[in-house]
Amino acid sequence: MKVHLPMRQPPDEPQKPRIRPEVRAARMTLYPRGGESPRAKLDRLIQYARSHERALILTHDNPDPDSIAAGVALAYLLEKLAGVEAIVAYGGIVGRAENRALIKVLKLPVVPIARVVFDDYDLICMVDTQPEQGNHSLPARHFPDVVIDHHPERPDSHLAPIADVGGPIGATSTVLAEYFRASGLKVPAGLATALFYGIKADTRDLGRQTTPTDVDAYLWLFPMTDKDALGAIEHPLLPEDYFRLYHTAIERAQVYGEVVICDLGTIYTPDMVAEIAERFMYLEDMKWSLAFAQYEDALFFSVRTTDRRMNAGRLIREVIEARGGSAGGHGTMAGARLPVKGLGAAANRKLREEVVKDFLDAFGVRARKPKKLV
Ligand SMILES: [Mn+2]
Repeated sequence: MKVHLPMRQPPDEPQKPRIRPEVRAARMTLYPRGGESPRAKLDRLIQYARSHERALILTHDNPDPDSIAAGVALAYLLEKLAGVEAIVAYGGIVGRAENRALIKVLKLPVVPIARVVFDDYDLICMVDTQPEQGNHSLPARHFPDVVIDHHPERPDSHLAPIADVGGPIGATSTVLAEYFRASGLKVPAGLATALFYGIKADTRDLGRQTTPTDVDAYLWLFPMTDKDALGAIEHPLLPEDYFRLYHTAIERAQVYGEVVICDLGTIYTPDMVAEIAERFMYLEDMKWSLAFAQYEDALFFSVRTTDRRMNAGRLIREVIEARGGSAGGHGTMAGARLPVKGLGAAANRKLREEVVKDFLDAFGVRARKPKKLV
């Protein structure tokens, strides 16, 4: 069993990874996005992985299709090219019907993190998120060896020996598709389908946050996909809860000028918050959409905007991190989580009101008297 960098630290110390200066120096120059060919990046990844035995690949919590597909693809590459046994694990739950169908229809090998014993693995990888992002379940005493993510680069990510992070690429699945292409390996139909759907979902059919590289990967994968499986994933059967939630959402949506805000109360799965925020962006004349709900001990927020001058990721971080939550995202879409454990009903209500006020300020809305959508 190899010892990871950084070394374990007692829990009462600040949880900042420590690292040897010479290792840090060697890492500083790694992988500026676009600065190195996929082939060179893949070679470096495989070279590094070869001296390891068992890999744990973590998605972000409540993983979306991009995260799941990227994780499974990375596991395949590590096994085939580096001879490393790999598993993919996620924190939270997979709730959205499409995401459940993705795993079920393609029989993707992903497991809940509760089943994982971290010390059994000597190679820890993270996909579609980064150590500082706060939306994953890697215990603070561990630090990943490999980080692959298309979200804006966080400084600590480069403390990982292998880091391929940063925008503006539209999906982590695109990065993995590029690795696959560089490897010359045949992409199994199930993996091609997962990666294709990962890109499609994250870029909303190549219509959002999309680069030529995403389009290229999408077109390259399409002929290899399983079309029946794709149909079953994109048009899944939906639970009654889904329709109940939409009923609640439409009933509770409040319109403040060019902003629509929806407090969903408690929700059956946190990943539906993003879907609702996205859906309300279809309302005519809206510039901003915010949806939020409580799931277990936290409030989950999701923001969408059509205003290209604004940065949803930065905005949500300013609002939520100020209150002790964690947040991430990019220009037009972002999400956050705010723990509310132990908060009484009245305090919870007050917090929701205050957060809505903070968001309205951040959106730059003067209107304080909302109009109900229906
Ligand atoms: Mn993604």
